[in-house]
Parts: sequence; C-alpha cells; structure tokens
Amino acid sequence: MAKSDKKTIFSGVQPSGTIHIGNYLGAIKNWVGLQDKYDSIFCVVDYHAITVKQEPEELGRNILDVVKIYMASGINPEKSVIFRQSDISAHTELAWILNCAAARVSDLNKMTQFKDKAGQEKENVSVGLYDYPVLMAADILLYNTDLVPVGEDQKQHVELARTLARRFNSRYGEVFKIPEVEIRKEGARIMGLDEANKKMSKSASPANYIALTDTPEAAAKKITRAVTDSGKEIKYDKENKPAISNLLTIYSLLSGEEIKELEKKYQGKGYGDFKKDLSRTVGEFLTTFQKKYNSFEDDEVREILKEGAEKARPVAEETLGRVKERLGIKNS
Ligand code: AQP
Repeated sequence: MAKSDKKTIFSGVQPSGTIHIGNYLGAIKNWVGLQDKYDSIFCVVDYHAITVKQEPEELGRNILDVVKIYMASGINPEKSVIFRQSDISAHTELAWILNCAAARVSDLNKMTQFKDKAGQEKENVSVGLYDYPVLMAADILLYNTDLVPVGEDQKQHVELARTLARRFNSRYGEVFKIPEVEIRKEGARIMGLDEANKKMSKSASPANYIALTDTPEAAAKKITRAVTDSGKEIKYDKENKPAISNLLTIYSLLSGEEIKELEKKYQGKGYGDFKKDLSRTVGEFLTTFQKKYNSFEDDEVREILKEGAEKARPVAEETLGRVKERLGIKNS
C-alpha cells in the first residue's frame, strides 16, 4: 500500500453464511462513503468464520461471494484494499503473540458475543470461538488502523483491541496505534424479523434475516410474516414497539426517507399497507443490488484478492516485525 496522509480504516465480514441486510446497513453500506476519505482496508475474515463449523466447499464459495457483495455495495477495489485474512499469516502470528503478551482470560470472559454464541454449550465450543476477539485485535492493529467502522455488536471487541494495544505498548514500548470504533447511529443493530429483541444474524433461521441474495418475492414473504407489536400505529418507539421500529429503520435506510416522514405517511394506515410498501422498497433494492452482484466473475474476484493481499502484506509484516523485535524474538 502506498503511504499517504490519509487515516486508515479497517473492517471485515465473516464468510460464515448468508450475508444479510443487517451486515449491509450496519457495516458495509457505511464503508462505501468512507473509502474516499480514508485509506481503506476491507478483509474477508475466513479465520474468524472457522471458529464454528463450516462446510469446506461452501466456505470457498462464501469467500468469493463476500467480495462480490463488497463490490456490489460500492466498494471499489481501485480505491480500497480487499483481501482474504488467511492469505496473510501475520494475522494468526500476531494473534498468538497478543494471546501471550497482552490478553488475559478475564478479558475474554467479559465478551458478550461469546456468551451469546456459545450459549449453553460454552464448554464444548471451539477454543477459537473464545479467542476470536484476540484475532480481531490482531487484524486491526496490524494496519495501524485509526478507525474501525462496525455494527454495534462489535463495539466490545474493538474496545478489547484498544486495551490489548495499550497493554502491549506500556510493556514493550509504543508499537500499536490505538484504534477508534465508528458506529453509525442508524442501522447499528438491525433486529431479527422473527424476533425483534435479538439482532439479525447469519446463523439464525432464514425467517430471521433478509439475505442480500434473497429474491424480492422471498424477501416480501419474510416481511409479511415478520413479527409486529401490539397496537396498530406505525411509530418509532424502540422500547414499546421494537418490531415496527426495526422495520421503519430498514425502510428509512433503504429508501432514504426520514423515519419522521414515514411515520407521517402511514398515519392512520395499518401494518398491512406499511409492510406492502416496505416489501416493494426492499425488492427494488435487492433487484438493483443483485444485478451488480451477478455481473462479477469468480476469476476477477480471485485476482482482486491476490492483488489486495500483495498490497496489505508488507504493512502487516512491517508491524509484526516491530512486535517481534520488541519481544526479542527477531534476529537473535
Ligand atoms: N444485525 C446487525 N445489525 C447491524 N450490523 C450488524 N453486523 C452483523 N449483524 C448486524 C455487522 O456486520 C459486520 C460483519 O459481521 P460479521 O460477519 O463479523 O458477523 P457477526 O457480527 O458475528 O454477525 P452475523 O452476521 O449475524 O453473523 P453470525 O450469525 O455468524 O454471528 C460487523 O461489522 C457487524 O457488526
């Protein structure tokens, strides 16, 4: 990567299943606007995906599909670096070093995403799932990242990256830049369609999410069946009307209409009318999105990943080299 005066952003998506509009509205959509202002690095975090079981053939497919989703969303590989995490071994090397030289069991015991994902199975899930936030810290810290644009569920993990960076710096001298988290207010936590008190999630049932690859008809069916709240009013009130507030957020972010305008538009109308129009808005978005998504070839994507890794690797290796020097494990 050519050195510039711009600040650096880093973020990623796991190729762990079907990418949904929560991933898009909470993260990817925001990256598009940031790529002109920042040196931007967008990773496909495949080593994160294998913290839970993946089918090998599907994983290979999903990696290429995530890149297509980045590009269909407007991430331009001419402006931004797009690469696959497993192509740069410095990620796992630095994660191990941070495990030993900065992270504590007590840090990881606080991670709420692990508690949510492991649930009752916390003694039987992989050690990788538990250690996931340390690998994420390595991802971020390798690139002297200034800003990490993510959805709200990742806030705690970015805070851990800051803690680990500070701890390492105070013990071994300044090596890591302390990154800031960037969370947009709107869309930071899109909730499930079938359960409005839980975030929309790839690993939930398909009724929970609208996939970016859903047909408009499939999406409309899911919206029709989406849970609603008591009362008839179309009103944004997260506390008392979490389901309608979530649908209003999706509608507003995809249409560009303010929530206040939407509330006015549906005054005196019922959930049926609202859902019909929301389905149309979502359908139009998906049709345009998928046209772009389907225009990319696998070989083109492989080339983008290769070039991206070639640009990112020297930066990662330079940081890792400094870390190893501080630890006394380089050139001894
Ligand atoms: N529901 C959501 N609302 C807003 N943002 C979200 N993100 C995820 N879910 C929502 C953001 O999407 C980016 C990529 O997420 P990830 O691939 O790291 O997966 P995740 O955060 O673990 O959540 P998923 O997509 O639901 O996957 P599973 O089911 O595997 O946990 C991140 O910036 C994230 O904040």
